[in-house]
Amino acid sequence: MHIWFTENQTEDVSLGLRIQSVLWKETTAFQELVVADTLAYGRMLTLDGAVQTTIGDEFVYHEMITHVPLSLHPNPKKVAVIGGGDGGAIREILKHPTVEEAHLIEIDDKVVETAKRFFPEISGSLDDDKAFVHYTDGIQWVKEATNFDVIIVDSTDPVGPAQGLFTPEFYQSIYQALGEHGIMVAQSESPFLQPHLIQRVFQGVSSAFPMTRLYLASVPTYPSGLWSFTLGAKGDVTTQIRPELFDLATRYWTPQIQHSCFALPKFVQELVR
Ligand code: AG3
Repeated sequence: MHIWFTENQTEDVSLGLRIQSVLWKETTAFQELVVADTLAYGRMLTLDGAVQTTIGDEFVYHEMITHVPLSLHPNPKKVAVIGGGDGGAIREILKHPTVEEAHLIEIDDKVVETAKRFFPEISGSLDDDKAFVHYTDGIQWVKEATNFDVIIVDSTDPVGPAQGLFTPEFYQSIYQALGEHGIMVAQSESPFLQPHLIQRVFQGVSSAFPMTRLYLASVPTYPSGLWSFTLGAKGDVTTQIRPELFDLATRYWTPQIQHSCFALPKFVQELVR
C-alpha cells in the first residue's frame, strides 16, 4: 500500500511520508487535527496539515526547547509552556530535580485529549502532581502570570491560532511574567526556509530582553530539517552546567550540545546580526 502524507511546507517545498494508517481526524474549534502512523517516523500528529510531532524525532525538539533554557537558569522551580499541548516539553521539564511546578497553557483542549489517547509516551507527564494544565489563550494568561523562572513558547507556525505568539508585545509580557533570572525560549522555524521569521523573532525578543541568542538543532520532519530556537534572558546566565544535570535522561541533549548548539553557521549569524 502506498498512501502518502504530504505537508506543503512552503509554496515550493513539500515533505512526503508514507502512511500505514490514519487513526484520527478532527476539526476542533481552532484547527484540523490528524493522527497517522508513518513508516519512517512512527506515529505523527499534524495540525492544519503541518507536522507537530512524530515519535521518531520528537525527542530532539522537546529536549532542546527545554534543557537549554533550564540549564542556563541557576535554580528553575516554576516553569510554563505556552502551546505544546502534546506534553513533550512538560515531560522534559519534569526531569529537572529543581522544578516544583510545570504549567501548560494550551488553547485547544482537543490537542491534549488526542495526545493522551494516541501518544502516551509523550503526554504521560501531564498527569504528574507537578503538572498543571490551563486551557486558555497564552497571550491573555501571560499578562497575569508572575515570578516564572522559565517560559517556553512551543507554538505552531505563525499562521492561524499562533500568530499573536510571534509579536514584540507578547515577548514584553513574557518579560514581565518572569522573575529575576528569568529566561524565555521560543521555537523560531528554519533558517533555510523562514529566514525573515527568524529575524522577526530575534528582533522582537531583543526589544524585550537584554540578552538574546539563537540556537539550532536537527529535527528531520520539520521544514528543511534544521530548526532554530530564540532565547531571551533577563540577566547573566550560568554557563557552568550544574552537577545534577550531567545525568539527565536524554537522547539528544548533552552538556557538550548545551554549548555547541549556540555555535551558528555564518549564514545564520548574518541573519541575527
Ligand atoms: N511545534 C512546532 C511545530 C512547527 C512545525 N512546522 C511545520 N511542520 N511546518 C511543535 C509542537 C511540539 N510540541
